[in-house]
Amino acid sequence: MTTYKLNNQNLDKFKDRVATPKYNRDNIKTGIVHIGIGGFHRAHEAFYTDQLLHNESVTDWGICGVALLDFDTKIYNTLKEQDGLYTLVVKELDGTLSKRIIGSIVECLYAPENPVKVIEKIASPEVKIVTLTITEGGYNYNEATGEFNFENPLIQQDIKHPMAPKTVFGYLTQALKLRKERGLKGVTIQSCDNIQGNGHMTEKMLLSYVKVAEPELAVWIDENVSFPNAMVDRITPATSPVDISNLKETSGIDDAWPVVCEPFKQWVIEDDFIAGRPVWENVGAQFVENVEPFEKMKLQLLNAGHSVLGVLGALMGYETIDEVANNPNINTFLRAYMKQEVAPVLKALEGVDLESYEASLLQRFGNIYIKDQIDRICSESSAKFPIFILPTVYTQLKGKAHIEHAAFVVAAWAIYSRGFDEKGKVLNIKDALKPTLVKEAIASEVNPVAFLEIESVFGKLKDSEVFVEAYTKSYENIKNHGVERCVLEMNTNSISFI
Ligand code: CS2
Repeated sequence: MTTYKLNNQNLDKFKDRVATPKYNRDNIKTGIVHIGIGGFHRAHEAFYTDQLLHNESVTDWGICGVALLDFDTKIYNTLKEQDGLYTLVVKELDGTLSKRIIGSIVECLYAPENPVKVIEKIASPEVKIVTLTITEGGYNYNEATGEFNFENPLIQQDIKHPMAPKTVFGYLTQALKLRKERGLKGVTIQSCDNIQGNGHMTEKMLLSYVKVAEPELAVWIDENVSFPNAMVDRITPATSPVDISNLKETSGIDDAWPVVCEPFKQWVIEDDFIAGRPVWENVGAQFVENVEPFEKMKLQLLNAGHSVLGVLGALMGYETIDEVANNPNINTFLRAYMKQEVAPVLKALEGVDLESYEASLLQRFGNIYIKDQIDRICSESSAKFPIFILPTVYTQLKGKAHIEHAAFVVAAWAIYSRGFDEKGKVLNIKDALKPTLVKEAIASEVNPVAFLEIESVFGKLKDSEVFVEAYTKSYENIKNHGVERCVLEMNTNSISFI
């Protein structure tokens, strides 16, 4: 089979090999600007939108992908060379691969190269929605104060140099200011990140910034911009070199950066789009009045489950999530965590079936074909724990205080942050707070509570005697006996064996 480079010109050559866009991409206008064109966006929103564009009457909802950060050069160059095209490879439960070329990203911009162009794009009249995948840490929220972090030097820089911003807040503010000055309509700003109340968070953080940077704009934003909350879901591991070469060998597609993902996908959105929206419900998204139950279920079970498996798995020397999820002792531990600690907290949620959700999660985690990297899951844990794990703990501490499994995982994270697994292999910690994590992890060897003193992550958790006791006991146990032996003990209900 001849191999061709993936681009517009060669698109026809692939149509008998994999699914390809059947719509005329030249007719598609940009209605959405998306900031953060990583794997998740391309497996999720861009996929849904591609499906929608197959309906001939939909021509207004093409995506302009914006690469915001300096290190996004590679994805920007790749998409530019490939005319925005890429292959989405769905790894089915039986191991077969379903491949389709996605065409919904019709434009790409690289913000560091031309910031004004990005600002103008967001301010252009045809754009109705700005979507974001800027990661949990990207919202610039300080867990200790509950407020926007003005100490971030990039934020200070954006205030001083408004037309050459570095952060999403700087870009959005200047673009909205132009819309206001030009008498244009407002837009919807839609977060697609894993944050409880992600729309509320986006609104709160943006307005905090605006009130300092461009105070006169705040009222206009209040009246002209909407911020729907949404739950997003699709496990999307980092693309490996093997994924790239497989695609070349099996389908003759020379794609520098395909995306691989699981078959499952979910998108539950609050219907609050001030300037109109695509009919994403026609391609499987759900529009609901209140997304909170769905968000809580997903963050506190799926994302938290990931962090549990990630941190324990990393210490045990595993490399992928399926390996650790299929370890029977860890699997039992995770199920106990979900049943005893998370489910009671989520019990009152309306409209969600927790039992079947938990069962489907265990199957998804255990999927041996996905090979989701533990490294990916453990990265930026300092932004993830406060959103995924700690809300359950806080609620538990107000009631029956079943926090043993969560305390165990936090203790494992403290030990993980020393930088070695249980066999002494160096761990690749990727975290904006790495220096602090490592410092406190080392201090914890003498006084385990030192790790809990990182206030921007743990708030006042160190003041909870119940938590500190369970955490300290777990810390000593893991150090003395290793994760697996402790887990085995906990699974058989005899945890306290320091
Ligand atoms: C993961 C998520 O980053 C993480 O820790 O839990 O990326 C997860 O895979 C997605 O939210 C799945 O929808």
